[in-house]
Amino acid sequence: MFRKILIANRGEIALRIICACKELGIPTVAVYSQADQHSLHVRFADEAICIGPAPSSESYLNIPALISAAEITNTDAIHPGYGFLAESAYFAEVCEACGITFIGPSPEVIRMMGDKDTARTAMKDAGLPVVPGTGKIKGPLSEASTSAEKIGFPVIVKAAAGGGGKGMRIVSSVDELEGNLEVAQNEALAAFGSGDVYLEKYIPLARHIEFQILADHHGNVVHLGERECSIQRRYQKLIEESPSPYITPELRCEIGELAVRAARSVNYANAGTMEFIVDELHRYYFMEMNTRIQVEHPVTELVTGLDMVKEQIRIASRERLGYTQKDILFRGNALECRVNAERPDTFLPCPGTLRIFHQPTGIGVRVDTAAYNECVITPYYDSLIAKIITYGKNRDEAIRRMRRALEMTVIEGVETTIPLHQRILANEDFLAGRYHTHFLEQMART
Ligand code: MV4
Repeated sequence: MFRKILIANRGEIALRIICACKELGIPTVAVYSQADQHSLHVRFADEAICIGPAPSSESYLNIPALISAAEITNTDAIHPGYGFLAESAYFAEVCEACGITFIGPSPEVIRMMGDKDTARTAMKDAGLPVVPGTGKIKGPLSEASTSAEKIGFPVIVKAAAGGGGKGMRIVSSVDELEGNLEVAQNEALAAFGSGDVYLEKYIPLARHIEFQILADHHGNVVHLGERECSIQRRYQKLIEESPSPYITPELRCEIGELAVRAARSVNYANAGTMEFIVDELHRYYFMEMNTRIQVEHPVTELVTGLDMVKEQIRIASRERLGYTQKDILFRGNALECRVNAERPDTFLPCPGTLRIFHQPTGIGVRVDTAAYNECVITPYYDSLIAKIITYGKNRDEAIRRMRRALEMTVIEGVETTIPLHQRILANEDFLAGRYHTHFLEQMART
């Protein structure tokens, strides 16, 4: 096992990783920017090192500063969390070259999955159905138009280096293609440093469902079921749940087994997530693979009883998974609401000081947060204040707990997404499990 783990992140995920390390008996090193000197991850880690000024490019993304911090503290492993350098194959390589274990999959597999077009090809070869689409768009517009007509409109333009939603454009006819291709290419270039885009058939009114994988370095691979993430706005997830009300036990086994086989075929080791789009006929298609721990991992933890961050650390230290697929039991339902500091009218981040922060507690309620009274939500990083996660013996109980947990949350000083969550949790279609990728737009209109 590791001597010491450096956490190359901040906020609630840095605290979450500290929790896992404490339970494993591993000392931790926090790194922080000048904007984060009063943060809880700094307080709760065994050591803390300032790595630069507030902008992430000069701190949490500053590889030389991170490696120096690891070296002067005699750290032998780095956990990247999510965001920042979590899916940087280059950072994983630098860690390896410096003799520090990167807690995540290999640089090769991060690089493969980071190129969404290569990932699609690899997963298709591994037997997963993928959405009909193209490789990277090269050459003249006429070729892209021909491909799009062959696929059939609507199509969606996606950034090859992307993920999330940046550089994505839904296009419903050939005359809209040229303009949208250009916008998507420019957006992709600005956001990811590569303007490469590809096309997929757009699946409307679908469900966005992701399967969680755990794989060790000895060929053992299991899946932890799915999370449903169809409630998104501007490609930002708002609510996630597990299990999905749309997935039957039979379909879970079928997709799960395919996902396990696909992970094995690329020698995947560590935690990973395969994103699928599922249409109204329950046909499913692989879209992309995320090679990190995800924001919404707690819903999977609550229904499986596993500590996924501890599992990541054990796997990285080359331990074997201590269980097989038949040992993974799914019990009850879990729901996560992301509470962001956000203006309800414009959906823009709303930085400021939390004059009062009171978190809900009680049976079946978990709150992952790094917030406290008088803490400051700065404009430098994302605007997540807390993740409220509830568990119930069934979906109805998890939802009732979430409603009362939201009522018993007090945040003063900034506006938040709590009122929006309350509207969703009062919506009869949501309560019936009848929703899809356009649910929020439709709800906003009614
Ligand atoms: C799609 C899709 C439908 N068809 N791809 C959004 C985030 C990114 N990781 C993948 N996303 C989607 N990709 C195809 N071919 C639907 C989504 C999607 C979505 C789209 C519009 C509005 C809300 C959405 C919520 C989840 C997923």
